[in-house]
Amino acid sequence: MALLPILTYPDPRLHTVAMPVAVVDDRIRRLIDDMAETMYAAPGIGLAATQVNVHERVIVIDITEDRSQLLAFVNPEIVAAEGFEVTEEGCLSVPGIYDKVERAATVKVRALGRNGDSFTLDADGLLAVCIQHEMDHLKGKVFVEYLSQLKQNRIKTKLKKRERATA
Ligand code: GNR
Ligand code: NI
Repeated sequence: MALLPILTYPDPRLHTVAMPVAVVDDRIRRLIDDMAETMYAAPGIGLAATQVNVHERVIVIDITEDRSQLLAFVNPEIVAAEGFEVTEEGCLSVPGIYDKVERAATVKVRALGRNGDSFTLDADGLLAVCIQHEMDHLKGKVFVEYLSQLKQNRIKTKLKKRERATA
């Protein structure tokens, strides 16, 4: 297992569109394991491969308090979505920034698991939010892009300044 470095907004690599995974093999299982370790260490409740500069459709999520329910999604697709809900979101690639985003309240997602088996999952609440947040990463979209241009510019300035301070 290995900790992977997480890209920070506004890194242009965060806008890469991820490719579908052709085969769920040992390489993908190793990626899932490394992403899980990285997510737990951060700590975060989800991580998309895009954030660790791997541009393949893989996400991991664990929204439990005791970090006991790891979910891995390969080639996830939202097959149904209902309702709307606004939630305060954060992102490991946009450290220290939190703001409200509107998303579907419930989603049905279909994906492959770590053994290549297809499954579907009905999600609501924080899990539904997290699935949509991670799937946006795979499309090259970061949650701050839902905010006003003024807020996006302020966030860019703040994070670039902070990067200079820690370099
Ligand atoms: O750790 C995370 N917390 C979070 C809180 C509210 C909505 C979404 C998230 S996802 C985030 C981890 C992350 O950046 N995943 O891409
Ligand atoms: Ni994120």
